[in-house]
Amino acid sequence: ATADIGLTGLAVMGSNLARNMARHGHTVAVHNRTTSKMTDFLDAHGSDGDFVGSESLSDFVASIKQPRAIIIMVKAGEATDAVIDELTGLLDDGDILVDAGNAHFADTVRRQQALEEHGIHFVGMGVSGGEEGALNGPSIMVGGSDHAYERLGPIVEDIAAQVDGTPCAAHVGPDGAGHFVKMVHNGIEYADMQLIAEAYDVLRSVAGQEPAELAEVFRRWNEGDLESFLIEIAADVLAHVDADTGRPFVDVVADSAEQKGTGRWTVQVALDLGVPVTGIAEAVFARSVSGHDAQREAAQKVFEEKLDAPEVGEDFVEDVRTALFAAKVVAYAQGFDMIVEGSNEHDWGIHAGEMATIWRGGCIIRAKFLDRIREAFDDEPDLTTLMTQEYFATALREGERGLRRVVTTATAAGVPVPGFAGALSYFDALRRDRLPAALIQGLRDNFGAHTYERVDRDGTFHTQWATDDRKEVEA
Ligand code: 2AM
Repeated sequence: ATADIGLTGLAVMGSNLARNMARHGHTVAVHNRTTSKMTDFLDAHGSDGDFVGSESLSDFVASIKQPRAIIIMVKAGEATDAVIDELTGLLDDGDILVDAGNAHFADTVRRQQALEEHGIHFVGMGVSGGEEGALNGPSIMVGGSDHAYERLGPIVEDIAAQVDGTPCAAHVGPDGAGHFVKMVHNGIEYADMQLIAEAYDVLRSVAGQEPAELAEVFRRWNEGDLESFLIEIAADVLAHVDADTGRPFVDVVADSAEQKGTGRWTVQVALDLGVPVTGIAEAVFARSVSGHDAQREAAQKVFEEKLDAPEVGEDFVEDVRTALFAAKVVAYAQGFDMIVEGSNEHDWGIHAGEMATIWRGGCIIRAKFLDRIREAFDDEPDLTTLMTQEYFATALREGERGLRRVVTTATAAGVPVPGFAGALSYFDALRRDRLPAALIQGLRDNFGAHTYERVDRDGTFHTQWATDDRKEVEA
């Protein structure tokens, strides 16, 4: 056995990960169910480094040094289970199986438990950065045992993106922790993209700026606090002109956003955990609304599009910028709340600041801003919410006026801004001394005797709503 690590599933992501490892000097055993894909891979990329190709799974397993580390990169779901089943019988105690696909963390927990009985260490590994990242340096979130990370860590940290000499890869925690954090990462990505899209819409529909001008606005924004991969590519997309029609590319793309499901998972899990990730939820629902064709068509037949755009001056652009940054702070604060809650719920011991560290490069939400999040958790590991930490509190104070103006202006003009409005409502809700949840508690006690607590006394109370004198009694 000569290979340092094995990889089965040589579609684009798998091929690129294998090439990345080989380019870093690791000998990689490669396998694919359809053998021709493996031989094609070696023909095309064999010169990238040292590969050992095998046609059968047993030869593949035999070619890897023990304890073996094998990355599975096949379609999430049944294919993953099928490959795990086939491999299980061929492995020895202490071997490590890595699922690098986009699995739901609950599946990862289930697989980990099942494989533990066979003495196999199962690792759920979140890989972010798409095909390009897989080849040139992704952000890697590794779940699983310490034993597994000891074996995998050096290779994974080698192939990950590096920022200021620090790899964008880490051992996140046991079993499902890696896939959980990858899921929340994707949820945050949804929220970030929704806010960027709303900023574009408001500037175009209210301030009347054309896509080419907006590309310049985003380019400028990318030189300040907002500096990030998503803002950079937003500028690229807005500047792009469709070759066939000569029209702005954004005007020829069908306006119905698709989703593969990780955003939806994030919201589903957040509901179970009871964490208000309103930014992610609004983003998932906004995509869903955009694809609600029948309802959109029906509404457009009955109601005219309301566009009484109020006059705005040059300063509006700056208001949108500060609003975007403030709303982004809220969305990220919520996402980090979810990571902390998930970690508490599952006893994962996730270090929130470390997640910001490994998202600084390689992944889709990479941004200068993540350095600040890392610093915030370094200063205060048990930070209750990012929103109150000095740097972010300043961003919120400076962005508050812009955020209110963007929400009121857009609302008056009939431009939907669920992301901005949701962020502002969350911010306002946290700051209020009294919330109308008090009335909700009253209603619940009235119709269902659900009881309530009081502001002035300990205990649980119920009001005798049905009686004439309606006394408060201890429940
Ligand atoms: P294939 O080339 O033989 O189809 C993406 O689809 C990758 O997952 C491909 O490498 C594909 O192999 C692999 N794959 C999908 N389903 C699989 C299964 N049930 N068993 C093994 N590999 C599978």
